[in-house]
Amino acid sequence: MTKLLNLDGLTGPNHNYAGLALGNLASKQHQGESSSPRAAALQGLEKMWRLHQLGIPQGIIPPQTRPDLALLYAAGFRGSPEQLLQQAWKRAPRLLEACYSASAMWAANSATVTASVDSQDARLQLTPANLISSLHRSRESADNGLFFRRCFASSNYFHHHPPLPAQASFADEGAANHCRLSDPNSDQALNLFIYGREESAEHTARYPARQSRLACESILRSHQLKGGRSLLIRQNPEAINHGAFHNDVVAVGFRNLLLLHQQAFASQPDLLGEIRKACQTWQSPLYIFEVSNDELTLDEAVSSYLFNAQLVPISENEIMMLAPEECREHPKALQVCQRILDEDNPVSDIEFIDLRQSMNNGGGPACLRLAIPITEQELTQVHPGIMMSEPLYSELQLWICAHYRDRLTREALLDPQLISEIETALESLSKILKLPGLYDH
Ligand code: SUG
Repeated sequence: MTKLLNLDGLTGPNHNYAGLALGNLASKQHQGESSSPRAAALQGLEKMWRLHQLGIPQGIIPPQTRPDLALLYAAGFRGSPEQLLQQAWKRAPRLLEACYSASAMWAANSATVTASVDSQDARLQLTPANLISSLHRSRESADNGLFFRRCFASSNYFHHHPPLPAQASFADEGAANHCRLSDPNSDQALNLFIYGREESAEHTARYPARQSRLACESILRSHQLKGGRSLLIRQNPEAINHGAFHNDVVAVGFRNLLLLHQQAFASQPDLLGEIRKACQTWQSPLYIFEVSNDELTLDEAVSSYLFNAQLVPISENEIMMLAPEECREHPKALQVCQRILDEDNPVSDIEFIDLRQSMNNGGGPACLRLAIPITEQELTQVHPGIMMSEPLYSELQLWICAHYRDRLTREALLDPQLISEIETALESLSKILKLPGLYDH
């Protein structure tokens, strides 16, 4: 049977608010504010610890090396690291900000992963996302690939695919636009691949649609998904216009539960019929919980991040919903939470978690983790150094407090001391996770 492994991106010491993500309203809204890398990393670590306590296998993806000086070099700047920063600050400040982004923490965008049981190849399939829709995120892809190949090393169990071509036709944002529904009582499953734009269609949206149909189709083919196990779905352009830059801002699904906003998908009523039909031979019923616009508008869905809650299996048929603290403070979102609890569906409990540092950049609970459908046997093959345990939790707390600044302002990005602080921190972390030289190219 397939179980769940979550891999969370640990926030880097360079976490900051530069407003780099177009169409991501929180990122824009908090642009220029000072951040707290220490609080961000501790908040993310608490979430991983909570999942571990709930008995879910939980792993860690270490932060990537930043600042990305190679990007400044590629842009023609030359000199010592300090000179590179100084020149970029004067001539290309947005580039300097891009090379300092900590966006690799949103692991839901790191890759698309499909289960071995869903594939004719009978191995777990991984494709790192090319993330080409934004400059700062496009720089994550290569190191994500290195991480996955290193930690999922056995070619008997894992099939690694290269990222899709780095071109707009193949724009891919990973698992934020993929969702695996599955029957808790059998190995049946349905993979939903959700795209924002098609080559042929005219682009009329206010914000960029980051996931292309071609990317979804390409992954579906290369992962050799068995017939009847996947469905291509178009995001509602209206949702993107309201700030749902990834589908996981308006819909979340796990096992036999799909929780979504009424305006998440294009032609939603027909589509839900198709999903129901694809799952009708399952032993357990499929629950679709749709939230109407009257209950919660798209704007409210985006500001509360209700649909970015993480759905956590706590028993064979029960799910706990781990929602952002913002939902508790939002009367209408809270009312929806109550209805979820009251009605007949697998959700038996809802917890709220403070992830404000990440939320201010548009990253909620589900953004921070990559959900991997994995078998018991495959799990034994994952690099053990990244797996959460009580000693690792304590060690990471100490490590964060020793190496992370409490405050980071925009001006601090010019401080050459910050470069060496990050370097020292990441070197020490690679020893803790037993991954020396992980991101050495
Ligand atoms: O790609 N924010 C990320 C947030 C990603 C959230 N992930 C999911 N929904 N799965 C993004 O928009 C902001 C970085 C900055 O402004 O510095 C940023 O990249």
